[in-house]
Amino acid sequence: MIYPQANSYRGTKNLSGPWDFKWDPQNLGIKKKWKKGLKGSKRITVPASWNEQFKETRDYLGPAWYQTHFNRDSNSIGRKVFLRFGSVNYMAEVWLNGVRLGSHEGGHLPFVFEVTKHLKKKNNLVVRVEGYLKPDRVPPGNVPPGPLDSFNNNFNPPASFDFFPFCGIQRPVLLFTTPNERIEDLTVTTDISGKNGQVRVDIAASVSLPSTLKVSLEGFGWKMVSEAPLKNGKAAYLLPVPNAKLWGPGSPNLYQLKVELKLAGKTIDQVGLPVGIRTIRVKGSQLLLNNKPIFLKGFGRHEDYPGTGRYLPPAALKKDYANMQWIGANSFRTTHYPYSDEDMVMADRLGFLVIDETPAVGLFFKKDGLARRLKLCRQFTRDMIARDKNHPCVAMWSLANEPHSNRPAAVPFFKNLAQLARNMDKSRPVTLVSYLGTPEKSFKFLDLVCVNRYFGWYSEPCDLNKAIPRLSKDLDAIYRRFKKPLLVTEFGADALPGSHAQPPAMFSEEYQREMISRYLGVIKQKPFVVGAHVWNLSDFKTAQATHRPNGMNYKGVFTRQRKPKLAAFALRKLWNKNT
Ligand code: GCB
Repeated sequence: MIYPQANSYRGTKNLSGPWDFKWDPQNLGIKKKWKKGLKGSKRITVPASWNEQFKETRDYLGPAWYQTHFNRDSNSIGRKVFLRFGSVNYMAEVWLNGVRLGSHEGGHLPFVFEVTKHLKKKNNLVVRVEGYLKPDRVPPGNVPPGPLDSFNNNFNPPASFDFFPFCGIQRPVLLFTTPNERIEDLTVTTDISGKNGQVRVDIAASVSLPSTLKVSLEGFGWKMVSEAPLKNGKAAYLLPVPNAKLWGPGSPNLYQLKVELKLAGKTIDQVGLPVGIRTIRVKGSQLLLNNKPIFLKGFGRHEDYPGTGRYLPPAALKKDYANMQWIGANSFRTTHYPYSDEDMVMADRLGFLVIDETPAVGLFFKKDGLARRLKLCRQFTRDMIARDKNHPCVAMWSLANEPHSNRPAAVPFFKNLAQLARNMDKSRPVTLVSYLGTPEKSFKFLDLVCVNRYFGWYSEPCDLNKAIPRLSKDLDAIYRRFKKPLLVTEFGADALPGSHAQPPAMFSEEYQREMISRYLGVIKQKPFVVGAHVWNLSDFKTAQATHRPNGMNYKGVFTRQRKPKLAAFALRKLWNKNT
């Protein structure tokens, strides 16, 4: 999937801004044909969740309707025009000028409709959104409590995961144009041999007449150009890069790839892509970046911000990266859904390694709805890889977070997804994140073992002298069992900002700081642990529950407003070489 681009052959128009908005608690909109236009609506900001924009809609999960108007640009005439939604949670149904374009299920990945033939001079775009929590959706919600299938967290709204089920149009909506005959897709994979790099570019194009492709790669005072005819709409190039400047944390070197589609010597389409030359592999108990062992220091995060909900406005996104850089982190996981395109671009540019995770959080394996959950997980895995495959920042694919995989059906489920991910991308490891540890059977056929650990919090409360030796033994046992590199993908404690205690007590900043520091002390002694991700970079909103004061998870080392807690300073001392 090529991200919309603006150049002499392609154009984009961002439809962000104030839209019309109307909620529909009685579900009348379809019958009353709101697709033709909304009357009596409010104004809402797009992108942003609806839940924090109005007091009436905090816990409302839909349905609700959106509308905007836009003019057709004259330069789109004679070209194909598409609408791209970055993310709508959870169900979206879309009409343009009263004509139904289609629908989409799933909250955190883009979807596109071609609109060329429906466009008028003035256009009316209407979107119906609904985000109910249901057991056969992904992530599942409203899951009946049961020892094998869910934690009985008793959240309101009834999420079966620990973050607020924000709804709405939560990422930018783009209108974009391409030529009719065009480059459809690019797949870039890179390799290293000694001092040299190798960039493989696979191109798919839709053209009716014999045409050629011109490919150029340049950077750091070096350039190469190659031209060859397209065969059946496909072409592959192997571009050797002498003395390659490799990509990695601390050295986010990017080359620039340009692909031109030519007909009778004339360029008819062009796309560009930044390329980071790097390899990522698992070898024995190590994770190798560019053939050297790497330790992942970083965080789980959330796309969560006051007022905008599940949309990180550009300045907030920038601030998250500034905070991670200040601490000396080199990586994060897209807990618990793929993050925005803008986030991935920033990780490429600033040199962060990303564990890219699907929205499969809190899966359960009771028969009811299982086939549907698998179908959705396949769709989301496929769409995530299609969207993110060309980002050098993506270090591995994570198929799920904390599945309740104690039922036998979990094994074929994850075998199926792992196979799909490997068929699509042979260049990256595949993993999933578990709370189970040694009993997690799927680790046998995955490349790395990722576990979340809360000894000293959910068990051994406030007793680090018991929790820390337990962590140490547990990590050893997991390694003995699977003999694969291990990542501790979550650990941490809630700290209410400004709450202090001596001796450290739960919910104080001192306890959070001590717990995180002592975890890192244990992890340092285990050569098979290849990464530690603190839970979480920033405090974030959850549904209401007795264990979530203010409907908040306070495990951030920064507040929801991105102010540091004591743990942030401690981490900076441990991780940032410049302190
Ligand atoms: C976990 C989950 C994460 C929660 C966290 C917690 O294991 O993966 O989504 O927010 O624990 O704070 O309980």
